[in-house]
Amino acid sequence: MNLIEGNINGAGKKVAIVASRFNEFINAKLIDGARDCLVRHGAADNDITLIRVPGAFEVPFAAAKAVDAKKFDAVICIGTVIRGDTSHYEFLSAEVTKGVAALAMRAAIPVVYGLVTTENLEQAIERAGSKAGNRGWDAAMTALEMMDLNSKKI
Ligand code: INI
Repeated sequence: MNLIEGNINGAGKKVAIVASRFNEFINAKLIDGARDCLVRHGAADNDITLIRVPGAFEVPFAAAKAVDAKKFDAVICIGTVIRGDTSHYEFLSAEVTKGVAALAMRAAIPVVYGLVTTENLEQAIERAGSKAGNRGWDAAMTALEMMDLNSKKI
C-alpha cells in the first residue's frame, strides 16, 4: 500500500488565524490554543498573523482575503456561535460553516474550521481549554498536518 499523509511540523510555515471578536471570552482562549500549538510544533511566532473581524459571519470574507494574499501556508478560522432565544444561531452557524467550507474547497492551501458552535456558554467554555480540550489547538494541529500533506505530490 502507498501511504501519503502529512507530518506535524510547523518549521518555516506561515499561518493566518482569522478570529472573530463576538464572544471574545471564548475566542481569546481558542486563539491562544492555536498559537501555542503552532509554536510548540516549530512555527515561529513571527510567522503567525492574527486577523480580527467583528463576528463569525465576517470570518469567511477575511479568510478568503488571507487565501488570496498568497502569503500563507494555511488559514485557521476561529469564532464562537452560541444558541440564543431565536433562530439566529441556526442561520448564522450554517452560513459561516458553508462559507468556510466553500473556501476550503477552492483554496490551494488548507483552510481549517476552528469555530465553536454550541447550545450554551458552558459547552463553549468546555471547548476553550477545559474538559473538552481546546478547539483552537485542535484546528492548529489539523493545519500542521494538512500543510505538510499539501507539500506532497498525490
Ligand atoms: N457572531 C458570533 O460570532 N457569534 C454569535 O453567537 C453571534 N450572535 O449570536 O449573534 C454573532 N453575531 C454577529 C454576526 O457574526 C455578525 O458580526 C453581524 O451579524 C454583522 O454582520
